[in-house]
Amino acid sequence: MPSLKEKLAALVPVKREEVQAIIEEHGDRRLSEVTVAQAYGGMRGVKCMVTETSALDPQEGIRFRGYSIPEIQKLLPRAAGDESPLPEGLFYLLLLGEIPDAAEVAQITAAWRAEERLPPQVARVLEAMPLDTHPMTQLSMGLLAMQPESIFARRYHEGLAKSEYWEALFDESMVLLGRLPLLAAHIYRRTFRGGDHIAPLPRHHDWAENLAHMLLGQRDAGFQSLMRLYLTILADHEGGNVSAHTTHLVGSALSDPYLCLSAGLNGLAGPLHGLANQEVMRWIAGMKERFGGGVPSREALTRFIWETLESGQVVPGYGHGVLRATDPRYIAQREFGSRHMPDDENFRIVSLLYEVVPGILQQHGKAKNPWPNVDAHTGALFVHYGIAEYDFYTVLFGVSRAMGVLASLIWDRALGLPLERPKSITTEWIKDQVVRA
Ligand code: CMX
Repeated sequence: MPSLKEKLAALVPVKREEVQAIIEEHGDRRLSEVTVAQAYGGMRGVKCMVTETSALDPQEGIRFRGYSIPEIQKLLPRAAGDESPLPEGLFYLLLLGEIPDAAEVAQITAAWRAEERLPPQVARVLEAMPLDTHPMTQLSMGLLAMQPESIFARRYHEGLAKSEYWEALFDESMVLLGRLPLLAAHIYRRTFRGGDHIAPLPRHHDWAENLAHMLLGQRDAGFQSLMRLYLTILADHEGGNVSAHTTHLVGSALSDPYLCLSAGLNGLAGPLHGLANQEVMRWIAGMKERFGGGVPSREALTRFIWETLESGQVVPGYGHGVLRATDPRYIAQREFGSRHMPDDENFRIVSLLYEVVPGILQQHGKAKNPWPNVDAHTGALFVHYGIAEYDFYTVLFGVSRAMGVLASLIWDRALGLPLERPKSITTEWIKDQVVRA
């Protein structure tokens, strides 16, 4: 059976030719206009970049290479006895645009697990940091500590030809994805479990199962299944979100994958993006404390939500820059919760929030999307299985997101996309050219 890299090598010239022909024949056609409000407003809706791996529809949510979340849940290979897809299969799909079979997925598991080693300086760099350093800061620093070993940086300095950049990026991404669960687990055990690290499982166990094991040391089938699902569905959300866009932008300067991913994850660590998953749980914990524990009444919950809004804060886990309906990643997590923990207290609170928050946000009248996003459900599921340290959740989001942004980075270089350099303007320019024109 040809390897993933061999299959990619066959596809790259075909796609390069296709893109070149599109640019030559249709290069001057318009994709988008940009209004003054969009220039000031975070470029919402401006179509000005190409990301091949996934596309986001405001109503339907994400499609990975054309496949919705329910479709990948059905079609991607699974571990024996589990209902969740294997994240390795999603990486294959993102790279090649095809659903893999079990053998093709096993090849990726074997390749990643063979790379399971942290260079010794990583632990030393992390040890130098106070224990209360946020886990996302540690993740970013851990990645940067590996950068001296970058395959891409070394080969670039040896004179790598432009047509071969993608190959070095592919090799590096496979190493990096093999190392990432080890780094995440190292950060978790160092920060929250007294440095009592857990050795990886033998190499025939899959990537997510091994991470689940290195985090908690137990072999809980429910937690393994959650980890497989979570790592699969958060991997990619088209190209304009902060973590994907940052990784792509930094990569356009030919920075190596460690530098790019670290930069992208620094964006994921913001409370309006991936950090919202920890904020949701902290907010729910504050609510429970306020009302003496348990599931608050609908009236108490309503009061608490209004207090949050009236004090000028956002309701974490709700709203989105693109989506205008409930996030299918939320729905997938909710369905998981309904099957595995219907009576769990936090699950019941998250369910009640789903009934109450959208109406309040609509009444409040500001948020364009009153529906829950991906981060609204995560904490309740993780707490159930014993990951009760909220600050760690975004690290797990980051492990998943790495698959999507690295797959995109490989395609950026395969297609020879250039240095990204949009034009900025000043308010003075707008006054001259628009207001007084
Ligand atoms: N609670 C309260 N107000 C909200 C809100 C929420 N959940 N979502 C949006 N708003 C407010 C905005 O703050 C903005 O207010 P101002 O006009 O005062 O600035 C107004 O509604 C319009 O915002 P929008 O166009 O609907 O939303 P944006 O595209 O600007 O922002 C997002 C999107 C996600 C940052 C925003 O909805 C938000 O802050 N949500 C809470 C944080 C969160 O859950 N983030 C995670 C998103 C998913 C992810 O990336 O991981």
